[in-house]
Amino acid sequence: MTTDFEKRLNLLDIEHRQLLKKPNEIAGLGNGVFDRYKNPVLTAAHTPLFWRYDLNPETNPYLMERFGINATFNAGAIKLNGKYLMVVRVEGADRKSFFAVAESLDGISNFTFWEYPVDLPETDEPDTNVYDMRLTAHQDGWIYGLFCTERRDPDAPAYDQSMAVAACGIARTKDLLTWQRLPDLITNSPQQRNVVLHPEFVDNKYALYTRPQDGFISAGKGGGIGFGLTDAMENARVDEETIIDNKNYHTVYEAKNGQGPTPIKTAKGWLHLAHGVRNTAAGLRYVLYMFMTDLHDLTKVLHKPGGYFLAPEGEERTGDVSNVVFCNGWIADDDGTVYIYYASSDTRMHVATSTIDKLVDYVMNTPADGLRSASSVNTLSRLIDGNVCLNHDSPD
Ligand code: M1P
Repeated sequence: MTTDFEKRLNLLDIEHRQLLKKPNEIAGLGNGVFDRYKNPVLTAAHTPLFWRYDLNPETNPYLMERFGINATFNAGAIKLNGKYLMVVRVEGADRKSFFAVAESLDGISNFTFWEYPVDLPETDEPDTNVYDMRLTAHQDGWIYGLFCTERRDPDAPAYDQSMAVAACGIARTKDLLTWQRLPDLITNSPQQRNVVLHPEFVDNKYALYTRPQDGFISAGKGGGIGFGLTDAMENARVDEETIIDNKNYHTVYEAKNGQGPTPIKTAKGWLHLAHGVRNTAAGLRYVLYMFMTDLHDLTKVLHKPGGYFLAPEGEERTGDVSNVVFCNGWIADDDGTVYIYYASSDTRMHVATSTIDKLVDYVMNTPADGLRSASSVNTLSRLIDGNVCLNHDSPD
């Protein structure tokens, strides 16, 4: 006779397998720059049943969840040995994040978690929470994972249990299985998040994109994307941060911004994906935007389209922290396809696809932000002028 335990386990197993096997396809015509997909690529429900349940009927007769998973989001990404891999920020029901690797053969569907989460070594100062890893396959042969390590602010009064200090943690690996932890990055900024390692040496040094910030949430005097050099990653220290892309009044990045994944090298320049934040009556709104920097001077922004590249749409708009899209992982494939792994509302992971050629065209030929309404009207009118001359007939 089948027990209730076995019946429930069987149903859970069928549901989980169906979710993991679900195909994915492009959603709609899109905007020509990138394609969205119908289904998220990872949700909390994708995590293995053997993470969430004690599967022993003796110790868990009701087959209850023993380890709740709240969200799977903000993943770093890399292609290794022919597989598309994400190092995902998995958040438990207890609000602690950790990293876990999920793999797919085609980059858009059937992402499956590896058996165990990442066993991340710690420094002498234990991390309270770790999140948002950026993966960089560096010229030196290592794959670096730079992430945010968060600890309670030592100066916080007892009544305030939310004050935290964010710093950049550094680990490196060759296979995403075993990781070597290095000391946290030292900079002059009180808080650091969104730190990303550039893949090539610059003047024989390691180059880092930073995000200096005064407070844990508020950027204060900081908030732009900084750039700095360090002699070594074993004791990384950036003494001087040059802001290469600042926050700006009445734009989609007026409150703060931050570098997304490792930039992609193209013949025209380095392609950057970043997030911009503005404050609204409904809270902070996070969107993605792009820019391109010079191949020979990484601090020089050559092109920056106005406005956002990708903003939350439909179900992406709701979640634990609604109205947020965030990206810290993309993969440029050998055939020129770019897989953009973005999270929505601090809850789930999606993919959007484009190509290097399309992204370069988008970045170089989309008008820049004129920073005033009159300038927008002027830009739009020039576009209309050109189209009116073409005399296109609408199809019946
Ligand atoms: O909740 C939205 C995001 O907020 C922070 O990002 P940033 O410092 O760039 O504003 C991070 O906690 C990030 O993980 C989160 O998605």
